[in-house]
Amino acid sequence: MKHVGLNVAADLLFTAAYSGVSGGLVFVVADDPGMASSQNEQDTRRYAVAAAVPMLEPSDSQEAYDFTVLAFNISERWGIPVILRLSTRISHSCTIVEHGNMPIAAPDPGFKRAPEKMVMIPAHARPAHKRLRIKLEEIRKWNEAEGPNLTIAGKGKPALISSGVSFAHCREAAPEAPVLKLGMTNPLPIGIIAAFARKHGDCLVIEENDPYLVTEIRGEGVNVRGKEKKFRIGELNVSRVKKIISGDKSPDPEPAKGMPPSLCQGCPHRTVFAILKEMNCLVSGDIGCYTLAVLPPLNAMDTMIDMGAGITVGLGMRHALPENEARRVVSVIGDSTFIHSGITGIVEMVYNPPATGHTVVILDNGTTAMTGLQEHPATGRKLDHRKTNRVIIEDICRGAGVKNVQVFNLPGKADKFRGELKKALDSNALSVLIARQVCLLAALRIRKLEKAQE
Ligand SMILES: Cc1ncc(C[n+]2csc(CCOP(=O)(O)OP(=O)(O)O)c2C)c(N)n1
Repeated sequence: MKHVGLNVAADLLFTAAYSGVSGGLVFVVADDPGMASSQNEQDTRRYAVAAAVPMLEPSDSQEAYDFTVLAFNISERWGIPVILRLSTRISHSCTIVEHGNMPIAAPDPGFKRAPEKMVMIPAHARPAHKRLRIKLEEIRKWNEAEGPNLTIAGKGKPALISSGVSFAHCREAAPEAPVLKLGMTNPLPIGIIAAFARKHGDCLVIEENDPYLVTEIRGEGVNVRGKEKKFRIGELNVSRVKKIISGDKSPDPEPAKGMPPSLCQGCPHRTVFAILKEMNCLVSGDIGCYTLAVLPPLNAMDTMIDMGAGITVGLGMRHALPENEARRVVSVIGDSTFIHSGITGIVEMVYNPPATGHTVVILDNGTTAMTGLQEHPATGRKLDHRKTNRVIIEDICRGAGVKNVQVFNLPGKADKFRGELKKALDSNALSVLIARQVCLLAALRIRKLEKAQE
């Protein structure tokens, strides 16, 4: 998952750390410093500390492979979830990887009852927390003695401490500098770090995103320097790392302006947003290709915060705004996002209906377009495109208690959609209008797949 995915999985992460795992459990999480395609720049390394789980940070493709194996070994040995923390460049880079021959022992099949470990009531969780802290201390000792950390001799000052992709930038920016490369960044091998700092005196921590390493290392009483505050924002690269090392305070060059992203020509979302704009709606949007409707020429989205919030923020606006504005609020959410985290919003809408009612538009393009046309439960196909049961979105809404649920096949039924939207906004009813038209790119691919299966 990416960093924001871990927010959704965080509940599991924290409590699985207590309950422990009997097989291997590795969370592969890719951060997106610079926000190439994300809504925030959060740093997953804070999660590892907060949840008290080990974390490995590979610096290249080979290490991504090797550390995955290591992460599973650590997870199985100590019965603890492990985070493998990647970032944009590690995830997007491609190099030849040599893989080992890993004999995979067949796990013991069957369920072993151990409610004191698997049922996290407070009476079980209290000793579980103690067990977790003991495990973590053992892992810290292991990391000091045999962890995947590397000291590279060199000359000159400052000496560098780094991890992940920043290590690769360090090597290119200052090939002569002594470097301590940390492979496991929670729990930290503080003994190794302290010895390195003692030896070199002036040590500079080079890291992307938050000042995580520098804060943790200083917290252990080791005196190291960190980057200037401005480098907390955006991705690092070789020239930015050179600037950090030399203390160069000159502004970064403006990135070349690319063409702004926009919805594809012929995208079914366009029709809906043109109508919402024409009707001067206040649009509580969600995450997907359709978020691009916020940009010109559509300029037809007013809020977007996280997956599922299209419905719930829209409900909040309906409750809080004066009636003339509340009536114009429409929640918009994609089909995949609806399945992922929109259903609870529908339940909330039925349970706590705003006085002016509410209207939710579900943009059903039959795919998860934005992240690469993945299938989802409402497409009726599994991720490998094999046929399976289809979850019917309209049945979910009706089942939750929404009376006015209508499906429109766009763009043919655009006028009908416009008329029904107007009626819904004028009434105090709860309405779900499903705008259905398959994404053209998905349709093309499905046709190809079906042809290949003939
Ligand atoms: C918590 C979280 N998980 C995953 C993502 C990545 N993500 C971005 S858009 C999207 C789904 C979009 O699908 P859909 O709602 O069907 O809209 P479409 O792109 O097809 O228009 C996902 C999973 C995210 N932004 N946040």
